[in-house]
Amino acid sequence: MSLPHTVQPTPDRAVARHPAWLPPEAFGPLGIRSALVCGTGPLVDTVVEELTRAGTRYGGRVHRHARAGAVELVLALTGADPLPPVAARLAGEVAGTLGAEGFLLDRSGHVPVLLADTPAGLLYGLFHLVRLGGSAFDLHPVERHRPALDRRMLDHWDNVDVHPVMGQVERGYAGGSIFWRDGAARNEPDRIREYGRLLAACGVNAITVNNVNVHATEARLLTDRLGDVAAIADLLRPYAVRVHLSVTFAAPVVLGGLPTADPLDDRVRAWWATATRQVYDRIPDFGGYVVKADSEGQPGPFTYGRDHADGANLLAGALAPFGGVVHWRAFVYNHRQDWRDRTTDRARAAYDHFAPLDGRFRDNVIVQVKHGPIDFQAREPVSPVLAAMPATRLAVEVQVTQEYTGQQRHVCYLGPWWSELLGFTPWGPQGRTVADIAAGAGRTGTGAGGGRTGTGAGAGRTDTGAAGGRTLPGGGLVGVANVGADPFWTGHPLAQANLYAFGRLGWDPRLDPRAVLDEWIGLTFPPSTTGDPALVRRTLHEIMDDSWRTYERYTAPLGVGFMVNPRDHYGPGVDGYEYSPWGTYHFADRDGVGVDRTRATGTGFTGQYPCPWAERYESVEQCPDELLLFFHHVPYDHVLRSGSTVIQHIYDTHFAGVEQVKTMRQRWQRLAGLVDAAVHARVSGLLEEQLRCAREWRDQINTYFFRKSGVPDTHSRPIH
Ligand code: GCW
Repeated sequence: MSLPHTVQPTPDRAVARHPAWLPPEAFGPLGIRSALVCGTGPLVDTVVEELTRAGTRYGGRVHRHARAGAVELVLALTGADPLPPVAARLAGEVAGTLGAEGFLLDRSGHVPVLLADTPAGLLYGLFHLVRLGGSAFDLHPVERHRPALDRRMLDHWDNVDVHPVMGQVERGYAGGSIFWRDGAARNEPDRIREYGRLLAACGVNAITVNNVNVHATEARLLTDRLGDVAAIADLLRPYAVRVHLSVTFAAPVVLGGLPTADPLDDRVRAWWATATRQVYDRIPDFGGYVVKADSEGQPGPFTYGRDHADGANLLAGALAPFGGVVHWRAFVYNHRQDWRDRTTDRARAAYDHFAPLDGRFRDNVIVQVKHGPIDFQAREPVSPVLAAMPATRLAVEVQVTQEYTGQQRHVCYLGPWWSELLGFTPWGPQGRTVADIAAGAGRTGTGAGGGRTGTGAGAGRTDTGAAGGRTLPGGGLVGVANVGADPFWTGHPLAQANLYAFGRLGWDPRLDPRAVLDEWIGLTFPPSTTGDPALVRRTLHEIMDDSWRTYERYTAPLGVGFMVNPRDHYGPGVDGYEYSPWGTYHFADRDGVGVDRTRATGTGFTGQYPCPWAERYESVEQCPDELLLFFHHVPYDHVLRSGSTVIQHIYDTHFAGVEQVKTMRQRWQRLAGLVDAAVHARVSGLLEEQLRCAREWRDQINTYFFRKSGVPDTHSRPIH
């Protein structure tokens, strides 16, 4: 679908691709040194290739023999033999302790030594050195690194065929797909390889190559079009990125010609077993399946009177012999709701469907939970499902693609948001965080297919994570990808920072999102390529650090969500969904606005949270301002914790948001001539659109609420 101001697909090869966070200059400090690499295997070859490429440009050399003589940097597998004396003793001490993807950097001697137990660890270590730049060679105590989350995955919502409504990429804002074009594989191996490099350099280790809405052509990627998937897997393997496939639950019917896809039917089980074996014959390190079932029209187990544990366990059973996993999405709700029906609350749906199934999923099922209870809105509470399934592997799903956060036409750096999400403590300040849940810390399994059922909704429910059973690994962090065939990869050049931050926060959720942005700036705008490095760095921080909150200020207020235009989800459409079947309402009338989700008088959704959040959200006085209208219907003169009234807050934030976008635009103009001209021009054009759109939001929202409430702005600013 072509939207005004959308980044139109750029003709292939017409424009060189932007190097994103791996410009050659970022390798300068490594490239001038002679390095020794010890170890063998394809990923070690990748490390050698990267260093060789840098050395070719900057004059360094790469040696493969431990007795190479004087070298200035050593990267070695702990098990390599022989090792140079400078690495051998330490390698002996730490071998086997560094983890599947971890590494150690010893900068206490005259030569930095990077050690890893595995080739993947060595690759991640290399990119750590790139991030350190020249300081990689400074004296420093030994550091050890390993990812907090084992699974850091991007889901591409890419279609193979151009979909008549959704286009090549569903909710894609960066041109076409990097994998597919007009029904065929795009056949641009260089682009996919470069993508793999970028992913490895920020820590992403898994992707799906097709949309979770699986249409007819895409269904066949599992069978007769498997070769296309294998080709992508071959290109990404050198960067330690495992490929997954979105599959349709109806595959035994639509591909296998069976009369049923009933998960308890033996023919269906046999069909999945055979199909899955064939996948592994072709792609031995295949990651697994992603499934959107009984959701927005996708087929699922409900058709056969089965539940989602039955459905997920079916696929898990087929994948288990090969070590694969199934990511089973918890995004299940009634999208044909009657807006007149005030008893149905979409926010409740995921918990109502999934919490009772806790303990019934096989160990290689990952239940993939959207971060909030509704749908990737710029402000939602954390999904209560994340605290409700202690015996299930859970992944947290966020949207890197900016469907509801400006569609890569607005600057909106999402790192601070994800950092808040990952640090959220569902059981109160002393308890585990969302990142801990995604990491699996404290989880226990009760065994495949065990008959235990959960307790359903229960305010004040305490966590049972410590009780018995085996420790389950976590499900990790999943992001809907924001990359396309656009030469800047992400349409808006500054949206690259979101992809980078996604990977880095998946690796270490405790990183300060500003520090992550700082890394990204340093790599993407290396000092040697900018006119005034300090000004560039400062200006980008000023523009981006708080840009998510700026976006929130000029869009839907106080967590109420869904005031976007239907279908394309861009720009203000205050009542766009108010009388629709989608379950996303704000209930504004002349007296007030917001959704009553309390136990006392509303839908009871607050009861899905454990203490202390059930109580905090239930109470109109204690509920955080930014979520007030998600949980409560209040009069316009309700006084917020901030001291302002709801109506005055709406006016103030909308006026302020637009002023902040004007300031962003001015600041960006300072960088003319100081950064790459193409980047400058693209961002300048998009900032004009952001300002236009922010004004539209401001004026529609303010006018709407003024007309509803009749309450004037205390500062008499123009409202229409
Ligand atoms: O946010 C909604 C999108 C749909 C998407 C769905 C989902 C892939 O508007 O386009 O479908 O979420 O997450 O499945």
